[in-house]
Amino acid sequence: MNAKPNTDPGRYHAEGFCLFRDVLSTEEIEATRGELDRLIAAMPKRQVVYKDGENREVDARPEYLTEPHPKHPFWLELCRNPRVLDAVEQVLGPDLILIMSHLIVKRAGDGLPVAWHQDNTYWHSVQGTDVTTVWLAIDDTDQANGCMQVIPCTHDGYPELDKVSTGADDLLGLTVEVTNEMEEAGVCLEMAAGSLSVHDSFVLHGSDPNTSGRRRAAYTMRYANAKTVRVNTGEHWVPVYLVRGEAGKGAVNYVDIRPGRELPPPVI
Ligand SMILES: O=C(O)CCC(=O)C(=O)O
Repeated sequence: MNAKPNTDPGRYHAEGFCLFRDVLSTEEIEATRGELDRLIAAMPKRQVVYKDGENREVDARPEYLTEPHPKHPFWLELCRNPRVLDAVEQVLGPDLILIMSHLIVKRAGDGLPVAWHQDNTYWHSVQGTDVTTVWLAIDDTDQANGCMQVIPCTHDGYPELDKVSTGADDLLGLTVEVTNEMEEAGVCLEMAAGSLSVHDSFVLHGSDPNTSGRRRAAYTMRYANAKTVRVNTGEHWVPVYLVRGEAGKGAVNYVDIRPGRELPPPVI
């Protein structure tokens, strides 16, 4: 796993991912860490998470800070940050919807691994392939604190790969089985805070546990092409936001937060 991450958006479609360095400033990252610390301090003791194919009640962990954006304007504003959207536009085109987000925070020495998986097989309300995840580094990230890893080109042909139980304590409880050869082709997305990667919803990715003395915090923001992807908003668990360009003809109930629009009241 020695290959350098691809930083050329022109290779995104062939390889399934791309890294953009220094997208947010030091000040923006410091403000983001402050908001994150407030969310972590307010975490409940127990929470229900989707794990091993079903909803389960578990001890709350900062890896499970799902969907902060409808509840807190700070995170929704970050999801429509023009520099974040410029990166997404380079791989998905000018018409964009925000469909989900998730803060995945691995505490120092105690961060859960994330087994190899594809995102799309978890999102049945989302129909289409032009879907990407922005993975924003809130802390510096490297292999020791559990940076994300991607197996290039595994999205090719958009296969829907079977999942099996990991039988271990990890974020999802499920994994896609990969060969040693595939694993060796994996790329570690090491980056400084403020940089981000984008990855296709079919590409295989995951991460190791955090064995370092440093926290690893990331904010994942999930976007789709507003014209080629259809989200069933009756079934989807959070509002869908139009963030740039135009929605497709069949779009129903998207919330318009394009530049200049006021943000809607938080959904509690
Ligand atoms: O943050 C990680 O380690 C994994 C992220 C991930 O699986 C995702 O963004 O879909």
